[in-house]
Amino acid sequence: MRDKIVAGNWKMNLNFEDAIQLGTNLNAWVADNQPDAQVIISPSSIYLQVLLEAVDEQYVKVASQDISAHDKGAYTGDISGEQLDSIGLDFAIIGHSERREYQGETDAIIAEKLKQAFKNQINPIFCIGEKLEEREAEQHFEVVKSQLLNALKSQNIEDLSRLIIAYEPVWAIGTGKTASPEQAQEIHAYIRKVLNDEFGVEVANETSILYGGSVNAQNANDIFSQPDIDGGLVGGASLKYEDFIQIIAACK
Ligand code: G2H
Repeated sequence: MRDKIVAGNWKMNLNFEDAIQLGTNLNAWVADNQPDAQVIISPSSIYLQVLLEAVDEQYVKVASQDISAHDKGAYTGDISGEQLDSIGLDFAIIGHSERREYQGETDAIIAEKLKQAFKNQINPIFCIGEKLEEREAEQHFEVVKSQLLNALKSQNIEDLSRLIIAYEPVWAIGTGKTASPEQAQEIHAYIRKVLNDEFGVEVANETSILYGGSVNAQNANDIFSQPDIDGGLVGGASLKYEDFIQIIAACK
């Protein structure tokens, strides 16, 4: 049975004090309420280590928002998989559309980043999703398939058991627009079919596929009740404690 997961992508938000406060509040809520979903928080990298110490990993896991494509060396500003692993970090968001857009991350770079994650025992939350013009041109199936396979096939990654996929239609990110639960289910089922066709039934059945893009306390229930949606990657609403705990509770 694949895991239910609700991950909060804090992006470039929260000062130190607020980040620790939110992390510890969530930890206490999860400890008291024992939700079905695994809860993950993804703060800015400067807070990773202190948050790892502030929360109990049986309740809240911590994810980096990125990982270097390289092993080590002269890559100013990068953080390697080995370094992340060395502080006890187990999760990393990879290939988020904001990094594709603003940092020029291509499928080839993302493939290298995935390789680094797998090599360092880090579970990647691998983001894919189409832009508005691609959805309007009805190319969304092709786009997600090529993003998925360009990254996963090029590296000959043998063991995909750590893989988590986040489908995030770019037109729904931070815009207040969400894919309807039916639209999201349709493409999640398609992603699972591609996994089945390319990597076999076990990978297809065991890989958690999260939905991301303006998930909030009001729409979470409908989205998470779809059979191929195993949780969410939540941005804006994960910064608000009251909203985020409702979203976690909706993931059953
Ligand atoms: C998509 C999502 C989190 P938001 O980027 O990854 O953000 O929920 O604010 O649309």
